[in-house]
Amino acid sequence: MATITKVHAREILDSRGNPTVEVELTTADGTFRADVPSGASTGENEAMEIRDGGSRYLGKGVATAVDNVISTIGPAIMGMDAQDVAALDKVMLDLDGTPNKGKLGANAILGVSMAACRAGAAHRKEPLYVFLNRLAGSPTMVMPVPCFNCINGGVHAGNYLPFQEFFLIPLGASSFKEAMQLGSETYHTLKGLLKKKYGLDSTAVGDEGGFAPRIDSPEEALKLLVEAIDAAGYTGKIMIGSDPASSETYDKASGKYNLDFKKPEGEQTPASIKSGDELVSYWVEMASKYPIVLLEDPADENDFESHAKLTARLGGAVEIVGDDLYCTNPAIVERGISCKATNAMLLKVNQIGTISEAIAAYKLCVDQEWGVFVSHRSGETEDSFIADLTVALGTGHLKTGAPCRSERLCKYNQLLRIEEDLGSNAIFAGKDFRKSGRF
Ligand code: 2PG
Ligand code: MG
Repeated sequence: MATITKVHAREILDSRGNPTVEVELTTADGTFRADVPSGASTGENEAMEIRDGGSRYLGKGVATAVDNVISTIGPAIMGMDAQDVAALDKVMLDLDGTPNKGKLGANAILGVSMAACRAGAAHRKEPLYVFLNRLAGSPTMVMPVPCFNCINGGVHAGNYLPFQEFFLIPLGASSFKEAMQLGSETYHTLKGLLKKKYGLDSTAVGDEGGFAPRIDSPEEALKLLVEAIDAAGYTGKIMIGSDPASSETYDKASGKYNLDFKKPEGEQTPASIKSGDELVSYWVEMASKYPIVLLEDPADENDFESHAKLTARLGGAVEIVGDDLYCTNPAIVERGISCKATNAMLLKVNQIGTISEAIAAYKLCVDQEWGVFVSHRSGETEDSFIADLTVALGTGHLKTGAPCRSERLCKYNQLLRIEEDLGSNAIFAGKDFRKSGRF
């Protein structure tokens, strides 16, 4: 048994320079650490991330969440077996007792849940991905296609580009290692193109390491990706995708999408205001003009109807992923299933707050033959947990930013190590990236 003998936590800083929770869990096998990520374009139904408020760290401190780990969760789980992640998660859920982890904080609970997985793996003397694979019921382990967010906009960048993320998806590579090379070369080719077209200040990067050029048209971003792929020599091997994070463009008062939402009012144009149906048609047109294979949150988080219309029209060729739409919450995913809103779910561990519940949401999707797309947050740390998780669950693809900045690269680099570790047993998802849990 991996008996828990000590539970500690501290406040550290994330990639945006904001406080976040780090947990340390001690057993006879050592001390095991986990860091909690944090989003900017968060879904309304995400589990609660507790921030202190007040003036310290401009209200963003996490001292309360840290204290909840040390003073409330610690005493309750002392002496328990770290390998039994389901039991630990249940104790924390019962202690919290709220529907959204509002008492202890998802940032407190998740740190413990992740650190327990590490302690459990160490006790069994196995890599984290092997431990997580068993925890999920041993699906086939698969190396994912990395989806590189190479152009940043939305609330992740200081430009007028309304959509948040534009991905290079190297599904034609033959291994994860080769996918990294294709992605990196194309990223640097894109940098050259941006410099030539818009000047040096368009090569600065956004929160996830992608470039944040001085452009305001999403179609221009799609064109740039295609141009970079062609110039790098990877036409047909690298496809593209986007996470417009549409809830950010949605105006609740008018019920319309405003693609100029970042511009000062005087600079906004009537052509940039779209109804749900117009947005659906817009995406259908974009998918006919560009090699798009994945769209995440193409409409607002409460607009199940537009999602369903788009899935009906594009769902065969394009993976339609619900992120803010579902918040990795099995109960909300059920709603999406019943109205065929999408054909895939984004999996972010901190949206739901325990590893057990994230796995439950994953299983629900696998049963429906939906895709599952593992994701980082825009505020990240050097913790590479999700790299092991995506392999363990065989999700076939993950996104963790551009091939740039170490809080993104630590996940991709861990995947390079895992592929080497798996050796000739490594399966790379490639064109089958949508077959999550069904390899
Ligand atoms: C998203 C994420 C991660 P954030 O919308 O998918 O890329 O952004 O963490 O800000 O919610
Ligand atoms: Mg998203």
